[in-house]
Amino acid sequence: MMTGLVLSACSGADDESPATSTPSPSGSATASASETPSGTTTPSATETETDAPPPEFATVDEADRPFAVEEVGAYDSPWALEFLPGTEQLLITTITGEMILRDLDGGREVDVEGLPDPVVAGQGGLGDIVVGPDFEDDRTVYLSWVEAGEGGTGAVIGRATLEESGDQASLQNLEVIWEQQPKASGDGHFSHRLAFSPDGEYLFVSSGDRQEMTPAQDLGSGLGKIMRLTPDGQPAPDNPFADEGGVSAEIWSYGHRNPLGLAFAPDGTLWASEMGPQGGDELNRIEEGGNYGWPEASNGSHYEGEEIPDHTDDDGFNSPEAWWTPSVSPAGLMIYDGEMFPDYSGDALIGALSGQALVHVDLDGDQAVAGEIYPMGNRIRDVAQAPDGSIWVLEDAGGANLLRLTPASD
Ligand SMILES: [Ca+2]
Ligand SMILES: [Ca+2]
Repeated sequence: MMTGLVLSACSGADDESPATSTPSPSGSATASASETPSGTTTPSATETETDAPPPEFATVDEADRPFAVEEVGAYDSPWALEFLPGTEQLLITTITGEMILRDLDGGREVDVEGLPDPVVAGQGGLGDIVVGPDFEDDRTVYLSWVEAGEGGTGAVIGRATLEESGDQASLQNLEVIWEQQPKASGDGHFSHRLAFSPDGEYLFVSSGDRQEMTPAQDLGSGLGKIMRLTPDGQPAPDNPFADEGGVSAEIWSYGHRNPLGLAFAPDGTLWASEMGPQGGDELNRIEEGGNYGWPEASNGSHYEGEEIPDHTDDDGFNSPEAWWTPSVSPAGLMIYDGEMFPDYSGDALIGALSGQALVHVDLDGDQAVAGEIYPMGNRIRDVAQAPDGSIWVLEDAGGANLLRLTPASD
């Protein structure tokens, strides 16, 4: 049966192309103007669209937003931001391979030296940056990027020490501690988002399906998974498939497509935002050993219009806790625990690429209710909480702004 579903994934059409999210009546195939590589099956003309009616969301006008927006910086193709505990600084990565250390007030910006030389193509390049669990003592940071090797390209995680002296900053003792396996052709769906568990014991990484789809269901492949590693990049002890050894021992959950957001709630729950195909974007609550269905179940459809069975309660897959059709293209994800925005306490905020919005999801323990969509006028790549509880939003692509959100005055 699966062979019928293995249509070519349009390369990057979901998250790296300019905004195309004209909401369409559910079921119409609008995205297939792009390439159909030769040799692939022609999509069936007998499209059977059974997508469930999508949830409806409140789109909030600018005048009614609960936050004021201040532009505090501008960067070329930024990908991630990370506040540095115990300092008044943050790090910003760009997909083209730069890292900037800046003061919160923007008074000083330093290009960090000693970076790896990533493969920059399509969705690949320099990726995420997170601090290690003991950053204030050891200045250890973890970053992800794309490298080339046998079989194509793949993400890696590196660990390094952030050193700073005068007006210079650099990564020292950079070592690769993990590789996405196997490497694959193409330049999409690396995912490579990083998150430490609140206790600092485990490093989680999202490993996208590299647009090959079916490996997401293969526990012998490292693609389409979320991995749980030790801070040294080794498979964490007692992972659900540890007995299988090899890459299987890294796997925490599977059946993922392109999870570009990964964050822990204060209660220890791990959440991941995942880009669906044509529709069916997801926010998933990540459980040990969970199978999230891709590519056998999705509330969206293939770009070519062929339907994928929707998630159901009894299909054996973990269903998304919140989902979006048409696509908003969720990227960076944060769970808010500051005091500046009490209404967001414990809730998820997600940057939307094609949706050009900030998306709020009301979280209450295991429950998630997709809430407001705040149009921002630009693709949003990442979002993070500053030490003062303000929300910092990083736009995408060239000429991207870094935005600081504070409560709107009445
Ligand atoms: Ca799913
Ligand atoms: Ca579907």
